[in-house]
Amino acid sequence: MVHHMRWRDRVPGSVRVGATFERTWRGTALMAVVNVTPDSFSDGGLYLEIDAAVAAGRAAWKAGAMVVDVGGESTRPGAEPVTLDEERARVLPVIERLGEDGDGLISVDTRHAEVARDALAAGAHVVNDVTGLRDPRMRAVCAEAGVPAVVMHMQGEPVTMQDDPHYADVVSEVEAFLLERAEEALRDGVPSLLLDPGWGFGKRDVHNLALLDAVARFASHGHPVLFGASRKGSIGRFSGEMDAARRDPGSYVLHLEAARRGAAMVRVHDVPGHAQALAVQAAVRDARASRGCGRVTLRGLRFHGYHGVFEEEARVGAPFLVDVELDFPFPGRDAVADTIDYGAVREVVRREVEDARHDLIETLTERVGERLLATFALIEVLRVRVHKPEAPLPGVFDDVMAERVWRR
Ligand code: HH2
Repeated sequence: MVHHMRWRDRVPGSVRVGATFERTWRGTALMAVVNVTPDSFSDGGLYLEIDAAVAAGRAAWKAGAMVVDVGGESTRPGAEPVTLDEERARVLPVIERLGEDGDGLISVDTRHAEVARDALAAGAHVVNDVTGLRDPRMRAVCAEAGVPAVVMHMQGEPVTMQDDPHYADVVSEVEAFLLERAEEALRDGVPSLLLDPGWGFGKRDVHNLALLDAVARFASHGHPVLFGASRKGSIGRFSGEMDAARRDPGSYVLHLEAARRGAAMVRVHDVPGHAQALAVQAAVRDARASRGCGRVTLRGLRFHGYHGVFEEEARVGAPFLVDVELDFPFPGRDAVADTIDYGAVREVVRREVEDARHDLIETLTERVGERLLATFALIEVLRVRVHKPEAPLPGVFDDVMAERVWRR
């Protein structure tokens, strides 16, 4: 997928005023975190000295970051806000010095329009606003400077956001928020936007993981998607690692998953590690793509199962028919060991249909798909249909069917 960020030349009086710059890239770019704060959850206190922050930014560019994201206020759960003057004093000298270096892009991680305006004057190219450009003055600052902005989703405020996050449908709600904010910003003259679902900002882990799975859906709207889970608390909860600085391996996994689903950029602390992980992922993907996927279909696998909401269905059971379409790279050799054995596929389906019991045909479909994905690593795209031709319905009908598609 090709991604674009556009911005206008903003050097007053220059012959280049009005020119449009565009960064176009393929795959997943890196945004490096440089927090000039005493209290950021992972790098707090490391870059309080201007020299140390500038050196970290330069090293990140050298290691392959496209953007260095300079922040002067921690937004970790429970963080206390800082004054505008304090935030300015932290970020502006660092941005000025990095700006003298030329080619790399700089973003300013701030939710304050005043700080954003001064940071852009000091040389920043992008505004990263964790409050999603809700403040019209922030949109005006970005529009006037002609710079792109990150619209991030957050439920609540950093101080209390993790107290009781709740959603009826987290993916749809975050998607609607991001699209509304993006449209509003474009209307107000912001030239281009990146959308960020905001991992850990007013979300439980179940919400974070649902948003990770939905990256492809967010990316389908034409704005590049930014994803930032680097070293965050959920990695500690998943793995037991309580030291944030030791959570890079978990960060690679989440960011590779986001990249696989089309994230245009990931926001990371460890640039060299992510550059390596993404390069290896790209090599694996390219090798696969050059071989191409083929499809094997199993149609009308017939079993007797006991799924349904009625007691009668649990007792007597009914016929269930399952179709499975598997897209995967065909093997280079004529050997069953190198491919997906369709006998083994049938057995996985049989076990779920005959041995488990679910009220809903939807749940049965989900479980069959999840089992197949967990068993056969080669699958790239999977389609499962479950038919219940003798569903307890009045009148005449041919079939009741549930269908789901997964893309890895
Ligand atoms: N996360 C943090 C800060 N800014 N911006 C975007 N767009 N997306 C994020 O996920 C995001 C962000 C929090 O991480 P960090 O900067 O490492 O820590 P702290 O807020 O404690 O300074």
